[in-house]
This record gives sequence, structure tokens and C-alpha cells, in this order.
Amino acid sequence: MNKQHKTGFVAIVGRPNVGKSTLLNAILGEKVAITSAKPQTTRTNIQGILTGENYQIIYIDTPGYHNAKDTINKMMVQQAKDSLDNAHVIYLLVQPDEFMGPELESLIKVLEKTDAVKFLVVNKVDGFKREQVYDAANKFFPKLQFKHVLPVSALKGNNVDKLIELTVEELPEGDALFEDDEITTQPEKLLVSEFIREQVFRRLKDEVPYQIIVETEKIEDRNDDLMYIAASIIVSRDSQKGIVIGKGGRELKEISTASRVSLESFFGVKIYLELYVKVIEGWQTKDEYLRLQGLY
Ligand code: GDP
Ligand code: K
Ligand code: MG
Repeated sequence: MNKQHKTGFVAIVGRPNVGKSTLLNAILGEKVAITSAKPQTTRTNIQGILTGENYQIIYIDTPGYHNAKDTINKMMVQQAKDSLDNAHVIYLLVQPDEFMGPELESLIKVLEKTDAVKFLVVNKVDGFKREQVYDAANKFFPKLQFKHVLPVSALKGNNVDKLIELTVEELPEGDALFEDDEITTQPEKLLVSEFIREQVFRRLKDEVPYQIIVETEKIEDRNDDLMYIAASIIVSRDSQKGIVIGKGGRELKEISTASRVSLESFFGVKIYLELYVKVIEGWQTKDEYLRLQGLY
């Protein structure tokens, strides 16, 4: 074993919408986790791998910690808890205007029981005054033994390098677990589904995004620079199908175009995307669909 090399796991946890997935993407310099202005965009733990000269960090981006009521949301919160088991370092991500509610209290109680080194990461500093950032740090700091308190902007990339540097210091010695060109462990089909689901989350209002799941049926390399993808947006009711398709098919067309653009930028090839909408009543309670989402 190369004595100088360090390898370890880092879990990114916090309340919904504080910017966990945006931070992971900023750290990797590549989008592997979908993001949106809506809470509960992330449904499963997503692994992102950062390989440096003499280190490898396996990051786990988690669904937001919230008071879950239904099966899928309970599974999402369980994913966040599972991520803590193997973590060497845990980032508790907060934003300056966050208050110390019961959900955060309970997350902190869970964190107290882990042996991992904890960092308090105050995100979105670009949108707040300096005093608000200090206030946030003071509010959360006494609650848990944090090794570092670091203000960052995941969106602008401020202090992200510093965060990585401080993290590497805490990792144990060990060989790399992944090839250096691997940036995520998500299966390709799930990744494609997620990129499409992101556009549904970004474009559609209210409840509909929470009632959909995406199934990628086919991915084929047609030649060196053309990839064919067939996928379906699955809704649970007919009325939702109409909303996803939109007047004269406009909404579906926009979702499809935006998905294609982000998939092309990820894969670096032209994409031919065939996107359908299907109704499957009660997919939320069916194992095969929860598995499709990477739950279980
Ligand atoms: P998650 O639910 O914690 O994974 O949060 P997301 O990464 O999906 O981000 C939620 C929202 O916060 C999105 O609209 C992001 O663009 C926004 N956001 C994330 N990081 C920052 C940041 O550093 N500054 C600002 N202004 N917005 C951010
Ligand atoms: K979000
Ligand atoms: Mg997220």
C-alpha cells in the first residue's frame, strides 16, 4: 500500500434545499446529482468520487432530513441515516437563515452518536450578509463538536477548495477504491432518469414532480458520437399525464429538449432522446418502481 495515499467517505447531510447536491457537483466540478429549488429533489444517496494526486474521497449526497410521512419519504430519510455509518467525515450543511427546528435537533442527535469528524458548512454565503453567516455559525456551533466551521458558496464555488483540503487531512491512509476516471457509482440508466427528472422538478409546479418517476428503457451507442435513449416519465394519474404533456405537447417538448441538452453535456456526445409519458397507478407503493429509483 502506498503510505501517503488517503481514502475515505464523506456524508453530506442537512435539511432539504440547503444546497447539498449543488455542493457535491461543485466539489466534483461535474454534475452527478440533480438540483432544483424544490425540497426533496434528491431521493437516494448519491455517490460522487473525487480523486486527487494522493487521495480519493467518496462523497455521499443524501436526501434532505425532514419529517417524513409516506413510504417513499421515510425511505429517503433512512438513506440519509445509512450514509452516516461508514463516514469518516460528515458535513452538516446549513444556510444562514435556517432556524434550529425539531428536525435539525433530531439530526444533530443522530450525528452525536457517530464517531466521524464533523464539519459545520454554512452554505449560500453569496446571498447573505456577513453578520448573518456569523450568526448561523454561532447558532449551530455549540450544538455539536465541530472540527471546522466553514462558510461556502456551492453555487459560486467559494471556499470549496479549502473544504476539500481540510477534508483530506481527516481521511485515513488507504488505497483508492475506484478508478481515477470514475466520478459516480450511479448506474447509467438511473443517471439518465435523474437528469430527466431534474427537468420535471425544475419546470412543473406544485405536487406533480413528487408524483413522477422516470424509467430509462434503452441506451444505445449508435456510433462514436450519437447515443439513442428511450425513457418514460411515469405518473400515477391520468390528470397528471395531461400536465406533463402540456397544451399541444409543449411541456413535454421543453422537458425533452432541456433533458437532451444536459445529457449531451454530461456524455459529451449527441443524444437522440425519445421521451414518453405513462400512467402507473400507485407506483409509489410498488417495489419495482422504488427499486428503479435506487431505493432498496
Ligand atoms: P439540496 O436539496 O440540499 O440538495 O439542495 P439543492 O442542491 O437542490 O439546491 C437547492 C436550491 O438552492 C437550488 O435552487 C440551488 O441553486 C440553491 N443553492 C445551492 N447552493 C447555493 C449557494 O451557494 N448560493 C445560492 N444563492 N443558492 C444556492
Ligand atoms: K432541492
Ligand atoms: Mg439534493
